[in-house]
Amino acid sequence: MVKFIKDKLRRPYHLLKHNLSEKKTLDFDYDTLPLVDKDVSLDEVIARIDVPSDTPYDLREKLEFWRENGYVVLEKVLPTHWLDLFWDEVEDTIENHDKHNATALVYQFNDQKPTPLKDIPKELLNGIGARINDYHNSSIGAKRIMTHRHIVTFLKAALAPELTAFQSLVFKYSSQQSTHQDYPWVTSNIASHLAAAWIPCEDVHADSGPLFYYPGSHKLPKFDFGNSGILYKQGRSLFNPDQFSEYLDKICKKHGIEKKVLLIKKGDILIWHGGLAHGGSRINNSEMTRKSFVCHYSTVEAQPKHRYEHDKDSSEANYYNGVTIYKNPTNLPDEDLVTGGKDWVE
Ligand SMILES: O=C(O)CCC(=O)C(=O)O
Ligand SMILES: [Fe+2]
Repeated sequence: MVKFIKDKLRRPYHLLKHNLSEKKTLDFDYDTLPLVDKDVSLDEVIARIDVPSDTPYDLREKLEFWRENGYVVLEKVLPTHWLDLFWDEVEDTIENHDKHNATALVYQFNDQKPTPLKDIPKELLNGIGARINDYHNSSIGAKRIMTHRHIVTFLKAALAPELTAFQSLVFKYSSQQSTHQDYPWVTSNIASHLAAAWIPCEDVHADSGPLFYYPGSHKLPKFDFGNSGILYKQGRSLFNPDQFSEYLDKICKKHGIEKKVLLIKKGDILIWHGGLAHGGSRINNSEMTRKSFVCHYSTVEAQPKHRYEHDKDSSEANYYNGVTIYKNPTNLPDEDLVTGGKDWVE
């Protein structure tokens, strides 16, 4: 009985304490910020990077834009036939899902509990609301795409030379996810060491539910989840993801930031800062796919092992273009199961 009362009172008590406490502006810790987010010259940032001679964009220009806006679009950086081959693999994996232990989340089927592909009906994996987790662990081609040199050059400058590609999602349709920033969920030991690449596997159509984002929102004051600071902790945070979303829409409006919609083509990519507010638009035409591969990156300093590695200090890893990709310790048999990518040529 006493425990019941305590449990019932815990939340109102913490909420009251939170509301009475002096409000501070929360932010990432300055000392551990990626160099580009500090008050240093871009010369210093670029000096740490080897820029391949065939880089199809001006790195300095992109970094200037990144600092101001919290995202960049890199045009025509990926071989489009790789993206076709990659999507063929995804389709084949769904068709033969009974052979795959990689997991997926499907809205209103398993929701927040990642479930092996082999335990999810094929029709659901092919439908709206499905996302395949960490497909890069299963596919060599996915690893090659996520570490393509034109992506890596930019990310080395935006995060640090020692990178890890550590989480990915495959979507056939828009996620229709409300506004959010990624750092409260996609966590590492250093919250600011986070960036993501949004890689379309087809040209994006306006009615398919394009990605949307708020330019410059990475510089706005951070949401206070209450009890858990800027990170979201289930069962501990006083505020929930819906309140976070409302806060972001409101503060972006207050600062006069207009929502932008991403209509890019296969071969182009968007890279966003871990602090950029973004989401997936509503699907206007449910026949329309929006095939995409979303990859999250951090630094080896912040993410020294696989996020599911609990008992050891390190994880086995693969290295692609100098980027560390940890093997998933909970699913080693599926690592590199889909091998086609090893023969891809540009
Ligand atoms: O592609 C989308 O609709 C949103 C994806 C996203 O926000 C994420 O993976 O962090
Ligand atoms: Fe996101």
